[in-house]
Amino acid sequence: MSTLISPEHVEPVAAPFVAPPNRKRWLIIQPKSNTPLMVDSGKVSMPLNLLMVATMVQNHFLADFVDERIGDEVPQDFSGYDVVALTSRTLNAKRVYALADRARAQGKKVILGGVHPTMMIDEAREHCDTVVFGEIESIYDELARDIYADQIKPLYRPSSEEGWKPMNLLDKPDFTIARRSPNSKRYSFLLPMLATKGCPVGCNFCCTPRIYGKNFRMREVDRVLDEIRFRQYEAGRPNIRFSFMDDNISFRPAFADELFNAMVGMGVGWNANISMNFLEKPEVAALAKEAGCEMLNVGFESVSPETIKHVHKGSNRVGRYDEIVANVHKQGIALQGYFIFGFDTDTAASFQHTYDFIMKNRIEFPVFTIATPFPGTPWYEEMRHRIVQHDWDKYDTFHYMYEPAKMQRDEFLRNFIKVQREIYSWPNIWKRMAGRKLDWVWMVNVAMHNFTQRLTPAMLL
Ligand code: B12
Ligand code: SF4
Repeated sequence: MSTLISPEHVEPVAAPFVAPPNRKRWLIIQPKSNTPLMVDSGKVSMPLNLLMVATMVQNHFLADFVDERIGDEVPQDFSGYDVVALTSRTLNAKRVYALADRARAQGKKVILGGVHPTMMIDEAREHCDTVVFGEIESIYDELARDIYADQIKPLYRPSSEEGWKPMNLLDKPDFTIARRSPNSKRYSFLLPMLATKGCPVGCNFCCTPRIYGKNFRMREVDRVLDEIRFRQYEAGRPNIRFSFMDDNISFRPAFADELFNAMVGMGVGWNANISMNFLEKPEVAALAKEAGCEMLNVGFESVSPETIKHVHKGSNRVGRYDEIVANVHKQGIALQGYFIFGFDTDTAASFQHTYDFIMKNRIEFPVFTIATPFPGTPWYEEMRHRIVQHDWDKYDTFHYMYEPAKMQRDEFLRNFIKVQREIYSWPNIWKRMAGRKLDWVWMVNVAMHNFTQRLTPAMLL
């Protein structure tokens, strides 16, 4: 049983810039998307990225926070604000730009941040006064000063890869900002948590290495523990649950080892993205379990060694998949397994092979996506001439992007739907989940059943 601590014991990070008494006001917006993906319906996770932005901004500005995904309304009239700041991924970029254009038309300073503006600086610049590349923490002081001096620059970006601030200087995000909304009951019970940033593995379809390069940063383990204790204090009980938002918590195995060891006995439940190769050692899952792990999120991507080679995912060795799953399941930890279809090496048989693998290994929460070249990645450039989908709303990994070399469109879509319907049919849910106590992973399967049985090819075009 862990000890609950009071907020006074969590050190705030000193803010070197002192704001004038007459504070400017920000409106910080998490825009919705049009995706049919489950992740944007029902409960959604608190937007850690924007909460980090709001937490910093609160040091020097007045700030209001709106999350459209939970039903908060974005005001039509921005006259109460000096700055309107929005976050964007590719799948909501169109909505972001529409809101940004409206704010600019009303004479507001508009700031865009997040993955899409970072990867598409020139496009984003057409809709705002400034783009923040990567993360706010590394450029915040300069941005805050410039806003008060009315000298905002078109782009804020650390001058080199070494310019990213150490994660230990980061404040812990203030969740009360999100909880103030009357719609906050739509936030998932899984709290977002961050221990590391970056992942230099270098998969050619992924944005992370393009943003943070070879950089991989870790918080001090004590800081992570402090934040966990603080969340326990806020909740008034030790058994809180959270999701690590890290790209890859195990990129430095020694750090993950130290963190998991330190978490043993805290009484928390958690899930995290983790590299397959780290799980080749059975003791990793055993330690994760002791530390409270309920689910590990693993990018299997494909069960074909040829495809794994094609996407440069050096951390995956298909020949060891079965053994890795066994290591995790032996500890009673569930697996959220990501599977991507549509690479040129895929054939109609790839769906059957994936189905067989999932059923044989009883993967609890398989997620199926369509290979999506995200703008700004080298893979997007490589595929540009073949891409048939140019509407950013459809860049949610659930829309048909290009014709794979060995399959025609209709055959591909038919199989993509069929494999999901079969995996999430009632008898197969039962086969994959039998013996597991009734918990939220069961609930996810029920939701996935309802979602997958409704799928039609037209929804994916
Ligand atoms: C955790 C995670 C998730 C969580 C989301 C939790 C949440 N509520 O945000 C879950 C699992 C639900 C998820 C789902 C999906 N995800 Co995801 N996810 C991530 C991951 C690994 C980390 C994101 C994160 O929270 N990091 C921690 C925060 C604190 O860091 P940060 O995001 O860098 O935030 C900083 C900056 O972006 C900046 N910033 C952000 N916004 C703003 C705004 C302003 C004004 C300013 C100044 C600064 C600023 O400051 C922030 C604070 O440091 C990223 C990879 C990555 N590194 O971005 C992929 C990533 C964002 N996901 C991606 C994708 C594709 C998806 C899905 C479509 C996948 C799927 N099929 O399920 C869905 C879509 C969900 C949705 N509706 O957006 C892609 C997006 C690509 C793109 N170009 O849009 C990424 C980049 C991974 C990749 N493959 O490259 N994801
Ligand atoms: S291992 Fe995951 S986070 Fe790292 S580069 Fe590959 S897809 Fe991105």
